[in-house]
Amino acid sequence: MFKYSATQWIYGAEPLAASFERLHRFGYDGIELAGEPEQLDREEIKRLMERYGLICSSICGIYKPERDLSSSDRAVRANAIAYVKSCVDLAVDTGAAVVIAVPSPVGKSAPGSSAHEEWNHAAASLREAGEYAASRGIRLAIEALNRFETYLVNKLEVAKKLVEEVSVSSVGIMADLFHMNIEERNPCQAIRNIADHLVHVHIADNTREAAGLGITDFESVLRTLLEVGYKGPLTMEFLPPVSNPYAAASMKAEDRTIFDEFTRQSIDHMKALERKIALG
Ligand SMILES: [Mn+2]
Repeated sequence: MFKYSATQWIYGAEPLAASFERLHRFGYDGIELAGEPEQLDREEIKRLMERYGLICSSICGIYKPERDLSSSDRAVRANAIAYVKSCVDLAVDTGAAVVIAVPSPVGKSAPGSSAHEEWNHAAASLREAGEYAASRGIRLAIEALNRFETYLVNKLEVAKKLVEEVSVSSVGIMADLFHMNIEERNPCQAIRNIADHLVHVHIADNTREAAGLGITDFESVLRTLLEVGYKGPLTMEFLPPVSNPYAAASMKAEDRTIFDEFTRQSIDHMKALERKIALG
């Protein structure tokens, strides 16, 4: 049986306690914290983990333009590397195993200088952050985002090239089934292709809504994850159908019932498929 968590930023600006309570209520094992180390109160997180019996599975790095690991501006790169290191420290403090790393920030649709130069900068930045992560016992998971969100790494195969170039054992790859639905011709084959480096998984259906509401074949995805021996958590990252992902933060209370519905729907769907596979 897989362990389940959900990434907390999808719930917007609600208090952390509300997210912990919801995940506990629907049978989750853990939570993925948003990578804002300076805004999070470590002691509060530890209290909530204990109260609701949840682990912290991972840290979801938030890659804004000033956290651009691929930037041609040395100061921006230095800031981005320091940021990833601070997420690694947050992971150590909360018991998380993985920090998500996105090589070029959300919203960067074309290189600032040349793609070749930015690729080399991203590799060097990830090497430095990866060596720090290794020294603290944490893995970095490179996330390929779809082409409408960023430009440098969109496919798992490209993430694999980057990982091979970085060549630090702490730096692996994650699979996000929503982005893959846009970028990969065959998601299961794409997972097999990077299996040796797979360290984390995000789950959402083809519309980015909860698993089971769309057409993604999660039974095949689960079979593939079992086949390649993936042992990490399955982390939900669903969103309501809105144009601005961060609009969820300002949703009215009566609209927020969708968070409960999606939180329940996605774990129930995946667990039902796990039972079906176990029964042969
Ligand atoms: Mn993701």
